Amino acid sequence: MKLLPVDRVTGLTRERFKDEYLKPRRPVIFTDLIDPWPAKNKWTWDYLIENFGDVIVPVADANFSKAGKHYLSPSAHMKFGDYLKTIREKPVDLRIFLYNILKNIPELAKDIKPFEIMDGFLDEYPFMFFGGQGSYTRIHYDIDCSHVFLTQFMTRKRVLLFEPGQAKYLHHLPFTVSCEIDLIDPDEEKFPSLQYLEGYEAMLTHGETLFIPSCWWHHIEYTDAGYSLALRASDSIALRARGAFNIARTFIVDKGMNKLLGPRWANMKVALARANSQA
Ligand SMILES: O=C(O)CCC(=O)C(=O)O
Ligand SMILES: [Fe+2]
Repeated sequence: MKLLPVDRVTGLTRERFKDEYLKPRRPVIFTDLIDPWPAKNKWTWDYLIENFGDVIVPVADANFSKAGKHYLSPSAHMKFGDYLKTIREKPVDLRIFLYNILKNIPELAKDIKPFEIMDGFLDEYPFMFFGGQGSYTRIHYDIDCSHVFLTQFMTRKRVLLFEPGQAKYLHHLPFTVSCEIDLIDPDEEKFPSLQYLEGYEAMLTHGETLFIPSCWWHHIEYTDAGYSLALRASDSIALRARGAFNIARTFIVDKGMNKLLGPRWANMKVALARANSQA
């Protein structure tokens, strides 16, 4: 596996972003995109715990993406304050995934402002992600095919990124947006195709925003316990159509077959991924 660093830029204009990153589909880290947001200095652990600690949140563990009964569903509910105290205190594999703050804690949405770096932001979907130290989000690409602007708060987060064409080296599981290979343990002996895998690596810190181009694969490690906010943008009808198709395919085919066949469906996808992989 070969990893290049992601560019880190300050003061990027709309025009330069469009020419150098959006159009050619290249990731970039903005150091200052959220400088105008109250959230940048306001959303500390203590602020969230003190003001929204009683909100009940859906929490997921490692079973989130395993085949079977709990596939793609949260494993428990708990108080937001208790959750934040738990992950701040010790390394723990507990995540809050795709948490829509606009819907669940509308007061937080007031602390963020629309980005003007490109058009097409989907304002109704400000998603937050929380995780304990050592937890990670398995490699996937975002099912709706929008571009993602992932802003990190408080601590560090390591992100690996791969363009869509790298799917063959990752053992992409058909009918899904995920892969057989888990990059938390990139074992080249077991998966020789990893020798050819080429991508990018970023270590995000507080207040930085990573641009993940549409349909790019991403693997995310919580180097420290922390949280991020993902804002999404979809700037063309073609992108939206592809996203809608993907969503229908996953929820109808993949969820349906998983219900019907359970582990047998998971095994079939792995067999197809291996057959398609170019090792
Ligand atoms: O930060 C995470 O854990 C996942 C983020 C992600 O996958 C996304 O924003 O699309
Ligand atoms: Fe994602």
